[in-house]
Amino acid sequence: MTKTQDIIDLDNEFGAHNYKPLPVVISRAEGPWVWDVEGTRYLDCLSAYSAVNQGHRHPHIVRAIKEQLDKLDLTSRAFHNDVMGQFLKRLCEYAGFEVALPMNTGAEAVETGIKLARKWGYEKKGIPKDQAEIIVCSENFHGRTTTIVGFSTDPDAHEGYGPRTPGFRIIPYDDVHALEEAIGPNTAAFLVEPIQGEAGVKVPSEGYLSDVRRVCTENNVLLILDEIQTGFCRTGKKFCFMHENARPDVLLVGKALGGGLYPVSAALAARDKMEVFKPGTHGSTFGGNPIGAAVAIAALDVLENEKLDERAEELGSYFISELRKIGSSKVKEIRGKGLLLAVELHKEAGPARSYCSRLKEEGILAKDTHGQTIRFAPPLVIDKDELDWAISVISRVIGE
Ligand code: IF1
Repeated sequence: MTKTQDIIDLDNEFGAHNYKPLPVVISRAEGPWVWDVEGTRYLDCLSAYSAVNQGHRHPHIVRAIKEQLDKLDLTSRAFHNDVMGQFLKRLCEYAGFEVALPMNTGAEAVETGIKLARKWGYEKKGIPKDQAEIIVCSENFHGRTTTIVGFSTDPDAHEGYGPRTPGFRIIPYDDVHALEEAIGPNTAAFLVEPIQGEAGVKVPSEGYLSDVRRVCTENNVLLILDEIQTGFCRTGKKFCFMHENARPDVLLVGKALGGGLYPVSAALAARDKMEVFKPGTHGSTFGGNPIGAAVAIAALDVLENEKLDERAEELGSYFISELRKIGSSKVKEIRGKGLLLAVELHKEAGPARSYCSRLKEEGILAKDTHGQTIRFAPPLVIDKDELDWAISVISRVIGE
């Protein structure tokens, strides 16, 4: 029995079976690289679903968390701590918003957006009590709370977890007319991903987000963008909405805000929207805690200092153009923005997961989604030589 198999057996014996990971056990990581317990090195082309944009264990972020650990742990929001305000100021300035509400996971940021929209709908828009509606898109992925999976169209995510929370209306993605038709007097918000990640890196048509922005403004409907996966330079801009100037009313962020070290998320908005939250009406034990706040400040430093938006833009357009040269009949479509890319294979090519297994044998970790799609999203600190090596391996494995 290998070390790897022993550990996998342990996971399977004592863990719930709510995942089916590739059979690799990672025990060390640095930059874009990870090592398994046998000492084999892999290039990380998933980046924990874009949570490690800054690369694994970035020295600046590691230093920040260590320094904070020696000063202060947790206060809860019953008292102030001396780091949270600096973090929120930094985040607001980075994203161009007035105020932020700190949480921990992405799903909590989404729940915050939903609560904000409903309360705003009742108090500011005048929607009758308990009648607020939020429009969402089919094939969305916004997290795994009962409310959020209640408006998922993916059976794996929602089946068996009913009854579904009411107050959501589902329309097709990338269809601004469907949005216009779905909006009614009780519509509080439209919640949408600028690129649908879990759906298989679905990039909407050019102009979709700016059209959506215009329709929301015309109808006094809040635009809530879930940039939990697309934010923080992943798509070649600080945020994906910046490609089209489609600034949302509420911006939801998470993942890479924690630099791959710690869960940190937030909802950002203008003051006149965020003010619907009064003391005691929303919160979290850990949201805004000093460790997460210190990590987030350092995570934002790295994005700015290393110009990771520009890196993602340049390396991403190089990566996609090289992938398009593969010219294999197995490939149905290659799509993406910045360093958030996906290769969709024809059914006849076999399942994407078998290609991920082959890539793993060749030293690349990537994740399949929805049967036929492989996504590639390396840490944004990857260098050109490392990327060239990855491209040669991917071309070979897909071309086989
Ligand atoms: C898992 C997917 C990615 C997200 C967007 C909110 C959240 C996510 C746009 C919730 C989280 C993760 C969750 C992770 C797998 C992963 C994922 F395949 F499930 F859809 F990235 F593509 N909004 N996405 O992508 O954030 O509460 O998890 O912090 O294993 O469930 P969270």
